[in-house]
Amino acid sequence: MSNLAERKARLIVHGETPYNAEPPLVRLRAAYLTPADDFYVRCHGDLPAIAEDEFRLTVDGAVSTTLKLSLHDLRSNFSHVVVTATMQCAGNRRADMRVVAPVSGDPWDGGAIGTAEWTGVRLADVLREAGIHDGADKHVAFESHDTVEGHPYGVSIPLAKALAPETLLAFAMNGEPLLPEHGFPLRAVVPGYAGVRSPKWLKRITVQDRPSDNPIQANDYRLYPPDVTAETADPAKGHTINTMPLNAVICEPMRGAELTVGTNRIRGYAISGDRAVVRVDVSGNGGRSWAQASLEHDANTPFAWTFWTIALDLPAGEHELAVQAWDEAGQTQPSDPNDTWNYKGYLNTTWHRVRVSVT
Ligand SMILES: Nc1nc2c(c(=O)[nH]1)N[C@H]1C(S)=C(S)[C@@H](COP(=O)(O)O)O[C@H]1N2
Ligand SMILES: [Mo]
Repeated sequence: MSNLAERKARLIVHGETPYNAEPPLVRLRAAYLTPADDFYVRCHGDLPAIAEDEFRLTVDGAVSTTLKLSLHDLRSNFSHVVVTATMQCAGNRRADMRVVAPVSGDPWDGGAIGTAEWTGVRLADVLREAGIHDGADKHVAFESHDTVEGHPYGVSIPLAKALAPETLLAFAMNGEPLLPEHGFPLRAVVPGYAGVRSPKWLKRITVQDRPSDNPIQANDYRLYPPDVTAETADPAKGHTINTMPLNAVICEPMRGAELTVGTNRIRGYAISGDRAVVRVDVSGNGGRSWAQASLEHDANTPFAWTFWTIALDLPAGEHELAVQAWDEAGQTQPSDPNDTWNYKGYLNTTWHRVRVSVT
């Protein structure tokens, strides 16, 4: 197995502390299941080192029995499930929002996303073992071992999503124990939601009446209109980003590629948090005309990305490739980053555009 330094060398590193990195897009498109070595890493604080035999998960709050579970307890007392799911940062494609105005945060290209086969136990099974108290508007709060600006990392999800069959406490990724940077020994995987709601290095799960008051949940990862600035942002008025929107990215060729006149293969991914991607259109002329790509779809993976391919005939010259996906509700993506710009640079879903020159 590789070590962290070797894995870092494979990625485009946006920051060392906290460690943030993404793979080049061509490598991301090479395999439907992203190898752990090529999987983007998003950290808010330190990288905690946790010894497997000292690990305990506490489950408490509005439950009948407080649980303290070792990794062995989790593995042996609950059924194992495998879910293929895409993890995606709410800041994926943020870099392209900078054409409008500066945004805060790391300048992610389209690689803050990856798909894995996650193995673990259902969060629902663990919560039922603890016995959830009745009550409608409940939330499941998570606390982790890493520290972010003096607080432990913490977020929450609505109880309904916590009880959904796809929501896991995962101990393995693509059949191997989690790597340290992906949350060893245990993380949540909340398919369809922004990556921020899938805490790594889990420590505590609390059932409660309100969302987590941790700053990450209470202040960060909110979507604001374009006129809101860092100075005027009021988290109470921001929309909490949970379910991820429809998006699509051209992975191949990459920006600035030099292509040859004739048929060229264009490939990429499309994704939607809770709807099926039904169509992907690709343009060779900046969106004036479109052709339909073929989808490589696996019907058994509703929470994972769709890979697409198209062969385009490109004449000599400078061209702007563009992509837009369509979902089962007939929704598609905005064309212009001005339409969705926000100072945090979240949820950039505008047409992904790639300039190439053809000779
Ligand atoms: N404990 C903890 N969990 C975390 C984070 C973190 O910084 N600390 N980052 C979150 C964010 S914003 C994302 S996008 C995903 C990234 O998961 P990955 O690094 O395994 O790709 O982890 C989430 N879980
Ligand atoms: Mo993220």
